Amino acid sequence: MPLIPIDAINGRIENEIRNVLDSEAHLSGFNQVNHAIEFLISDAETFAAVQVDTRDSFAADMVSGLSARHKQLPPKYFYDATGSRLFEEICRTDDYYVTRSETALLRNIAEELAAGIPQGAALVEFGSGESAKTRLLLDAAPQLSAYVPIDISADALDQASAMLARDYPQLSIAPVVADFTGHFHLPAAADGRPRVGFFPGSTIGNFDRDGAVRFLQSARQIMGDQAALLVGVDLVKDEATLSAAYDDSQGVTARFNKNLLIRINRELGGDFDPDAFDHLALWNPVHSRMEMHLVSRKDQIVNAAGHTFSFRSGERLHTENSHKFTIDSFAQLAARAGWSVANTWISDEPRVAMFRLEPIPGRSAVI
Ligand code: AVI
Repeated sequence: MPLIPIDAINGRIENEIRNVLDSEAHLSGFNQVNHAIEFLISDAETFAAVQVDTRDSFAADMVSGLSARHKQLPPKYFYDATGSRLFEEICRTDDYYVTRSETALLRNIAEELAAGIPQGAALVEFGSGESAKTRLLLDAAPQLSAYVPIDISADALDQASAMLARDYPQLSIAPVVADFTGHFHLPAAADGRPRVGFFPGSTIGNFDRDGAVRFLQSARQIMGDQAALLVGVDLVKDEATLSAAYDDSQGVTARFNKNLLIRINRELGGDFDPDAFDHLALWNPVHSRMEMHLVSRKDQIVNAAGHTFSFRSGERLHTENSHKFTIDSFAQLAARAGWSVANTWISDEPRVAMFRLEPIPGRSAVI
C-alpha cells in the first residue's frame, strides 16, 4: 500500500467538502458527510495511483524510448519540481515569446471570452499548473460558479487551489489530480453546469497530430455536448524567432532539456553525465514543428533502471516536439475531433492564437 502524504490532499479534501456543502442537492447532514468522505477516499486513492503509475510508466517509457532506433523520451517527463521551475524561468526569458504574447492577448480579449461563458458555468482547465493565466478569465467572468483545475502535480494543484479559494471565495474550486491525456471523470462540482474548457500555453503543440486529435476528442467526450473549449496555439513564424525561443541566450532551455537526464539519474538510478550531451533546437519544416534533442558529445555507455544504453558520438535523443499551426491547419485538426472554430483571436507579434471551439452538431463525441 503506497504512503499518501496527507498534507498534499488537505486542500482538495477541503474543496470537496465545500463543493458538497455548496451543492444544490438537498442532502441530509448525514448524507453530506458521507458524500464528503467518499470523495476523500477516492481522492486519496487517485493520488496514490497517479504517483505509483507515474513512476512505473517513467521507467517503462525511458527503457523503450532509449532502446528505439531513434532514441526518444516523452516531454511530459520534463516536469519534475526542478523542470517545472525551469519552465517558469523559460517563460520569463525575452526569447520565449509564447507566454508573453498569450498573456497580453488574454488580457486584451478577456471581456470577449467572458461574454461567451454562460451564467453558472464550470471552467475546466487541462494542465492547470499555477493557474496564472486563468485569473484573467476568472476576473472577467464573475458568472462562473466552479473552477476545475486538472493537473498531474498534486503539489501545484494544492498550492494554486488554496490561493484561488482565498481570492475567489464565491467560486467552488474542485481540483482533479490526473494526467489529462488519460481517462478521468469531472468532479460533482461540474455536474449539471454548462462547461467551458481552457487549454492555454500551446501545450497542444507538444502532442503529435494524432495525439492532439485524441486529446480533443477526449475533451469533447468529457465536456459533453453543451460545451466550449478555449485553446491557445502557437503560430508558424520565421525560423530565427522560433529557434531563439527554444535555445534562449541565457541557456535556461538547455538546462530544462538536460534536467531530464538528471531526473533519470535520481529517480531511475541512472548514471548520465549531463555535460556529455549538447542541447539542440531545430525547425522541422516538414512537420511544422520545433524539435528539441540532446546530442551525445562522444561514444558512451549509460546505465539506468537496470538497463544499459549505448550512444554514438553525435547521436540524438529526441526529447520534444512543439508543433506550430496556421489558422487553417488548426481548424482542420479540430474538425477531425468534432470541434468547429467559433472564434479566433491573434496576438501582436510574435503571433500566437486563441481559438474558441464548439462541438460540431451531430458529430458523435465517442472516441
Ligand atoms: C509547455 N510547452 C507548450 C512548451 C513548448 O513551447 O513546447 C515547453 C517548452 N519547451 C521548450 N521551451 C518551452
